[in-house]
Amino acid sequence: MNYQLYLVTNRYNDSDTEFLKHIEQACGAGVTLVQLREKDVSTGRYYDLAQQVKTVTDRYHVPLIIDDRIDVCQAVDAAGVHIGDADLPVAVARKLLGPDKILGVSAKSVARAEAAAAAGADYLGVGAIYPTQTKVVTHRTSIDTLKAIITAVNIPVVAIGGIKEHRLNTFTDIPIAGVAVVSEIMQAPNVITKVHQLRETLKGVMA
Ligand code: TZP
Ligand code: MG
Repeated sequence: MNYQLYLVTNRYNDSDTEFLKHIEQACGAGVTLVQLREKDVSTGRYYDLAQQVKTVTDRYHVPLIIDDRIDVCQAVDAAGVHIGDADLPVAVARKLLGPDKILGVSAKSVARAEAAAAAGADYLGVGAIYPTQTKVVTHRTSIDTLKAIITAVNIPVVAIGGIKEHRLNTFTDIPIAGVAVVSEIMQAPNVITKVHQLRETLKGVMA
């Protein structure tokens, strides 16, 4: 799995058509993974969106991860699920998903990261590293904690939270597997240009 430029969605006030267009442009421009992240929608609506997004990601051969919902992942045969502290325990999620689906877990501390890895996580999302408007974050995660987590576990670690193009160079020499980006891509005036720029800058950072 290529985690280098991981797009996590947010719908803001976009229509479904605009939302899907942004995802399509991002896939065409080179994001390596997409997570559909929906909060406060009905199961039916989540399923419907997931199906529509999967049609797009499939066309570009970009794997799709579903936030929070194992049932929605299975219903649309997505590549995997991303869960956090408020979701099912990691071992339970792994059991439900079986061995073949990707299981991503949010981890804010070394202890949580080690436990998630031991319980069957395939990758970790660590953050919020920088201030973010996209999610209410009570505790940010420091770069030092990010480094300690990478050292502690043997699975890929993705940095999230306030990831902007101008901050990518702060990850130079830190062996992250990638960056997870929401607003910098979803709210870009030109999604295609932004993804191209992020990819170009990442080449130097994750060499
Ligand atoms: N988890 C930690 S920070 C965050 C999530 C889902 C949101 C990141 O959004 P942005 O817009 O890239 O700062
Ligand atoms: Mg969650």
